[in-house]
Amino acid sequence: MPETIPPSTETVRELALSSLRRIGVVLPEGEGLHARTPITGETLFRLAATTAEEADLAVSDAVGAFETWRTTPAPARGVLVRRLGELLREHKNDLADLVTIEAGKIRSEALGEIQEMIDICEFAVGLSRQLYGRTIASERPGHRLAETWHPLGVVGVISAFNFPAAVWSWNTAVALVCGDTVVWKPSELTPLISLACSHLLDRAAADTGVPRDVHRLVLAGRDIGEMLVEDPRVALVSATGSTRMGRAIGPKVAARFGRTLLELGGNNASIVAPSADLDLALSGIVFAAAGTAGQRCTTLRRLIVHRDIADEMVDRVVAAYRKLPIGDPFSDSTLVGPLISRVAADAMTQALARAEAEGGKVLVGGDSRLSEEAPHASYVAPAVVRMPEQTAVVLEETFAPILYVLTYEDLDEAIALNNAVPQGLSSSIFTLDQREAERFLAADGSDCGISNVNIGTSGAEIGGAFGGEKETGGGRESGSDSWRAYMRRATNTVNYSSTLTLAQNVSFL
Ligand code: UN1
Repeated sequence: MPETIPPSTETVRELALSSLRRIGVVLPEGEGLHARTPITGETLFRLAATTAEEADLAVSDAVGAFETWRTTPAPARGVLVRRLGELLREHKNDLADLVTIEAGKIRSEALGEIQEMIDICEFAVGLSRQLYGRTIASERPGHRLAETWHPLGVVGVISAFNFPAAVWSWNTAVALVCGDTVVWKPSELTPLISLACSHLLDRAAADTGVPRDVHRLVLAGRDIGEMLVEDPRVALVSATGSTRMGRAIGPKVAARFGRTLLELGGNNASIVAPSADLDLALSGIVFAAAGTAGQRCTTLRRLIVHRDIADEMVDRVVAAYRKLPIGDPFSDSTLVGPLISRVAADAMTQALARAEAEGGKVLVGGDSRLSEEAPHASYVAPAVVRMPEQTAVVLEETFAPILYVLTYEDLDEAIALNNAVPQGLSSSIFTLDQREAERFLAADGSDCGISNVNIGTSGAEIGGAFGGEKETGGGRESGSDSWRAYMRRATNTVNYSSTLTLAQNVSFL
């Protein structure tokens, strides 16, 4: 696999400073947080972390802002989000640079992440005129039965390093038009892009005459995230991260009867049927499995391929992997950037060792790269591992580029393998046989929140609802009618007759 040499920490620091300057961010100097770059694995800046008192104040400010925001007409709330979208467009390149610097994404994917933010802003602006409730036929004469949707309150957004900006925007753009206010706790690994997004929203608020406190950023560690989880003033906790994190958050919020929207681990599979267009399958598989260095929650982790075409398909995937350029995410030729940390690289090494112990054979990749040029960074070659069956290690999500290959004989078996993991985020089938495609999408087909035909598992558009079942947490964010999670429903029965009629023919008095 060819390599591109990453830039020095000094060069990355300069790039970050010029992007931040153009966006207008003033870094909060102080202690408590390190802004690092996985490109070299080194610290760029030391920043002040939000204290517990400041975080508490951020929640009270957001509670205060909710008082007026909830009665601001939704289309007027949309004006704020429209301005945010304009600012994101204006600063697209600088924001993408910060995503590359902090998450290690290659340029095209970093730009794609900012595009995803612009798209959700446009969606949310349209939505601000479409928060529809139903009118229901009443069984009583002279009565009107209808639903209205009202804002919920403060939404606590807890986001992960791998989509440090887009996942915030899915939640924030939608929550704001729904009339909620937001307190955002991003990953500690991505403070710079978080400061940039928050700054642009502050600017959008100033430009549109909206109180700044409709959104507050808290830059801190897990303890502050826990405060949001425990705080009864936070009506909805929308959290993206590991299943382990979700398992800790869910019961705590439930115990105070708060709401959660959980977007947790995935263990996504693609089935490749004998009729598949193998060229198309190859591109879909390599992007989904090796793209973003395997660090999307939608990353393809399991390839379930029909045994008649398995050798050919696997040979082609392995050949494509051998050509993947690894290294500097700023270089146009690179396709695989760094892993976020040493911890991620160690997890990959351990998973590969376990896979071998469980009978797997590593066909390509798994070795670390550029360790002389960037000794503190973690560049790894994406791996393909042929497994004899779906063993214990395959059932776990390792947040690194490992693609396990399994084979099947009939489609029922392939679907059973797809569904036999604890997670349920994304899935796909490559087939030109309509019966197979429909069977995969049917009620007894894939059990995932996202099921695709003839594309990979990752790279969803914002217009659909995003999320998954089982240990993925059940939440839906982004498009479609996901907005309902950010609002509360009131059922209204209005009697405009002069008689009090009881439902169900009950008579009284
Ligand atoms: C994530 O990895 O948390 O579908 C989100 C995708 C992107 C979003 C991924 N649109 O891959």
